[in-house]
Amino acid sequence: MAFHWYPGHMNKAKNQVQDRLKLVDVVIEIVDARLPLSSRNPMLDSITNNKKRVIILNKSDLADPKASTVWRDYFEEHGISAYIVDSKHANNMNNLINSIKKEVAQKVEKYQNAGVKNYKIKAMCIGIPNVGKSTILNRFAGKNIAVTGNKPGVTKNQNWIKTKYDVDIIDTPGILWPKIEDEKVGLKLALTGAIKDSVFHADDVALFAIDYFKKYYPEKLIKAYKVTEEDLELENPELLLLMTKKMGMRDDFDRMSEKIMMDVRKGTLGAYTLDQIDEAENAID
Ligand SMILES: Nc1nc2c(ncn2[C@@H]2O[C@H](COP(=O)(O)OP(=O)(O)O)[C@@H](O)[C@H]2O)c(=O)[nH]1
Ligand SMILES: [Mg+2]
Repeated sequence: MAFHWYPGHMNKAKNQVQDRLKLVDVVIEIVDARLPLSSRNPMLDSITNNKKRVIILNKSDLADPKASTVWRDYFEEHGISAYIVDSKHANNMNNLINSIKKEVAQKVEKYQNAGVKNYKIKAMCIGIPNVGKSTILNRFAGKNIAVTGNKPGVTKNQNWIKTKYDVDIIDTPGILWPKIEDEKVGLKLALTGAIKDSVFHADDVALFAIDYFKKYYPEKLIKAYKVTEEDLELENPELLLLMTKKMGMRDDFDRMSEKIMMDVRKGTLGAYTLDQIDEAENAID
């Protein structure tokens, strides 16, 4: 994240989101499917209040498909329609747009009954940095548009992206900060590349990755880093050193840590999800 969140920024971002929320019928909350909890700003629940909302679990190509289904069901059980999306490769947003329309069908009907013919549903994308807001807006637009506002506090006139479905979307997504009160959340964000600067040491990030993958995806470590099932019983630092050696880096565990972090970020180890459903308690207000 080439941008640091200070209280001033957070306030500004929140106010800006709240202001623009007044303009729309429905909010499209975008999260990273690998981090359905950690890539959310929990404040959005209260900011959006009674506003209709859908959640996009984006980057689903990088996430554990089983986990994505579990998370989608979780959100649905909490009354929020959720969609598993790979906006990098999918061209077609029809299903999504149709369900956004369904969310506000009642409102549209009310307008129609009152004599308003082609009521344009207005929507806004919101999410923390790097979850794919710009990519999704481009998909909605069906072409490459200059999506602005990678930083909060960039005020400009509102433009609307027109889609062919009677839904207009604000071209500047709402940006909220990730909630990094818990160090673990920070490490997860660093592992997926949501935070790119050096808030964390690579070895801490790598050790967290080792710990997590040992538990949930041991076969991925075995396959990628020439270790055995037995090796995985080592303590994490010893295991990191062993991997370093086996990968031909002698004792340069900094270099190996960097490699592990980049491998996880790029998905070289395969698909994974870093939030477990049992961490979801109280995730939704
Ligand atoms: N693999 C994958 N990458 C994605 C997907 N959506 C976005 N990205 C990538 O994630 C990065 C951040 O996307 P961007 O749209 O700029 O995020 P924003 O900061 O929320 O606007 C870019 O490199 C995108 O190409 C997706 O569904 N799958
Ligand atoms: Mg963007």
